[in-house]
This record gives sequence, C-alpha cells and structure tokens, in this order.
Amino acid sequence: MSQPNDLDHQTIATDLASATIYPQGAHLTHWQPAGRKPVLWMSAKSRFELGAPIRGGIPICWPWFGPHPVNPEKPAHGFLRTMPWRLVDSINLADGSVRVTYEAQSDEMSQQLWPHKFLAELTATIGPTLTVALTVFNTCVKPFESTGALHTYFAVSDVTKVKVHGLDGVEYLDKVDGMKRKTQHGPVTISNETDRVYLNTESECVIEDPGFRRRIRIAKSGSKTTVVWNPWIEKSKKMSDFGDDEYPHMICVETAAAGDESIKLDPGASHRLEARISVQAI
Ligand code: TA6
Repeated sequence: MSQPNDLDHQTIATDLASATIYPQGAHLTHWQPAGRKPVLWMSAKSRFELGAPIRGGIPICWPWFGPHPVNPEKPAHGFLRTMPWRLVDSINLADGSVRVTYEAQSDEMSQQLWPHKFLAELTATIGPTLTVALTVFNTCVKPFESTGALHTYFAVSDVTKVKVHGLDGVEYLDKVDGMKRKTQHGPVTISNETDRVYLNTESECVIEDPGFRRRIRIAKSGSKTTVVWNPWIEKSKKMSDFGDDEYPHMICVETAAAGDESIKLDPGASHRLEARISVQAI
C-alpha cells in the first residue's frame, strides 16, 4: 500500500499552524492550528500514487462535480485533483500566516477529457484560520461551463454526535433518495449514509462537535451550493481507500458550485471559489 511519503509534498510549520500540501492536485491534506487537533480528516487507507485521488483533506473537484454528466468512463469529480500542479509562490504574511500559490493549466491530456483551455490557481493561506481559494481562468477563445467544489473532509470525534448548522430551511437534492428535492429542518445530523446537495445557499456552516469540544466554521464565497456527505457503513466498505471503521470520524462539508449551479466563463473571464475555515473551542 502506498504511503504519504511516496508522493512529493510540501510541509509548512509555523508558530501558528502546520499544513501539508501535495503538488498533485494542489491537495491540502493536513491543517492544524497551534494548540488544536488536526481539522482535516485523512483516510489511513488513502492512496498516494501518481494519478490516483487522495482520500481526505481538500480535493479540488473540477471541471465537473460528481460523475461526468455524459461519459461515466471519465474520472469522477473531474481531473484537476490528479493533475500535476506547480508551486509558484510562497510568502510569509505580516500576521504570521503563510500563503502558498499553486498553478495548473490545460494540456493535451486534459483536453482529451475536456476540450477547453484554462489556467487554475490554488491559494492556501495557512495560520489560525485556513483560507483556500480556487481561481479558474478561461484562457480559451470560446466560453466554457463548469461545476466544481472544494471537497473538504473534516475530522470529527463521532459523526453521530455532530450537528451542522447553517442550512436550516435550505432546499437540497437527496442523492441517497433518488435525487428528491427536500427541505432541511434544523441542523443536519448524521445517522445513516448522507449525501445532500444544498442549493442556492451562501450561508456559513458550523460543525458543532461536542466530543472534540469545538466548532468548525466554514464561510465561503463564489459558491451557492453546499454538499454534506458521510458514506456510513455500506458505502465505506465499497471504497478500497476508505477504512470500514473510519466513517464515524469524518464529515464532508463541501464548498461547491454544482447541483442547479454551474459557472459559465467567457474567454478571459475567471471565477474564484473560496472557503474560509476557522475553529473555536466550546
Ligand atoms: O461529495 C459527495 C460525493 O459526490 C459522494 O457522492 C461520493 O462519491 C464522494 O463525493 C466521494 O467521491 P470520490 O470520487 O472522491 O470517491
């Protein structure tokens, strides 16, 4: 089984926080503010192989979210998360945070999967809070349309004890019930496989975790869709890179442009999808 060190990665360690980022997919796998537990969840069974998605942290899903809308042979959640990115900037900010910038651009392989030219930029500002932003530029001579997400996996003590606030009254597509449109009542709680695409919401979400005695806030911009996912028992067993006993310790709250929402970019235009993550003790 591949190990975390089998793939090139960058580690950042300051007095304020530590983080790990893999140039493959500009994939942030670890963020831990000083004095707190790690905030992002990683599967102990994740693969660390060229071209294979990493299970956990913040996968970048683009230029489509979920299965390809037409051709199921194409990689789920697009190809950006398995492309090679390059570190183009790393700067120590005045407040002690570190901001790193990675870039990837279309190439022959990507254009076989998706016939458009683009430049993608991922910035991560690492400190007591974490700000992650995906900016995509249309470098093509024709418009293109995409969907995507910062597919963030959060570490929790016990998912059955967690509440996700911020989605009360929001309509969602229930992917485990035939994509039925439903309305959220109160906080989201998890007691079985949960895969919901919350629509037309720009709200901040808060993961309330009594076991870890913390709240994780996820504010966002450039996104009108929030996805909440926990695979629960049977789906976990079907994923080779996800331990059978791991589902109680994670929840995905994803900052997305998907569901009813897609991003249309004219030549030269860009879109920025941003998540701002912070932690409070309770
Ligand atoms: O965001 C939830 C979801 O779309 C689920 O349906 C599940 O497929 C999950 O993403 C993980 O997808 P992956 O391709 O990373 O295994």
